Amino acid sequence: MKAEILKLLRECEDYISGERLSKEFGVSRTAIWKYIHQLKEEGYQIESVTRKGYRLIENADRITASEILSRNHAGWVGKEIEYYEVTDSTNQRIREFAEDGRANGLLAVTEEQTGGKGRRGRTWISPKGSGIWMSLLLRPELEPDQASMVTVVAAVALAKTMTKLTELDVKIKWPNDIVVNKKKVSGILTEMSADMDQIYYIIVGIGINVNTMQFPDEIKNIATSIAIEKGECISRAEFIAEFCAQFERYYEQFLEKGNLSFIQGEYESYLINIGREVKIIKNRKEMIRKAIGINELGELIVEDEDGKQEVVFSGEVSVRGIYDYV
Ligand code: BT5
Repeated sequence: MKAEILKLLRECEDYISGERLSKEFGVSRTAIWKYIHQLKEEGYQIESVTRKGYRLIENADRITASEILSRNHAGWVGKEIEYYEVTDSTNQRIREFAEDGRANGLLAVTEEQTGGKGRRGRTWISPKGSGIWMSLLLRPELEPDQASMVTVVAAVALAKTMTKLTELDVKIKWPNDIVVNKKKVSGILTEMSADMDQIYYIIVGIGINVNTMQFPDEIKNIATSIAIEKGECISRAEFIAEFCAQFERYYEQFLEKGNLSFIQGEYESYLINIGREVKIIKNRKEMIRKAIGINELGELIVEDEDGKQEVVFSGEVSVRGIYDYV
């Protein structure tokens, strides 16, 4: 209800009377007043004027649960949202929620991470206020070796969302990076809890540089943001809501089919490495191969100079461009 009230206030530039809100939602004017009060406590500037009603004054780029829910579709991904001003890692928050039995589709988002994680112990830089740092809880009935396919599903959903909302030329660097203009704009970290033959839960962690304008020295040559590339800021809440809808659609198809054949072509249309030589780094050994595409398990198909093909798994290798990051 709070999210619905926020949605109405945002859509209406003029005042909305307490009476109209109470009729619209079928609750008392006192109840409306309480919700407005809660929104104010979340930091929204809402003006209340006698005999006129309420008006949302400033429309900042927030990602609170109410802000996202007021834009969300009616599905199950992101139906429940836990918001933090600051936390160490949203993947860590989701892990705890999962252990507490929280539902499939729960989303954790934060303004800032103090211990953002990349793969294999790497750091994900997550400054305050300008990015999307979020994690999703999934409880699929899949075999443990199918979990890495969820990263591919998330990558396509992310690329699709970004293309739709920004019109940038969005690319995927296999398996988990989203790249614009040869620089990394987003990364995915998929973790899971499983035993030999079943998955208990999967955590899909996503970091997106949205309105970030400057990066620290260690990543400034490889990182970029949507705002830098597009030349304007975009709404983070709208991005999250659109991603939830896109991810849900692709993920349900994936569960139905059990593999990635339905999405292979789309993934490859975003794949920046396709047809190019890449450096495969496996156990510190480097090999040069040509990237051909992905198979229905999400593994990268590469070819050596004699035309002999083999597949590489995301767990075992790093892929780099020959001269550059991509
Ligand atoms: C990733 O790892 O790209 C996965 C990133 C996942 C981050 C999300 S944020 C929400 C959730 N909570 C977490 O704690 N994590 C997830 P990897 O492929 O290993 O790439 C890591 C490398 O990317 C680093 O070693 C840096 O070189 C670079 N990097 C770090 N921060 C970056 C940033 N903000 N933008 C672009 N590149 C970055």
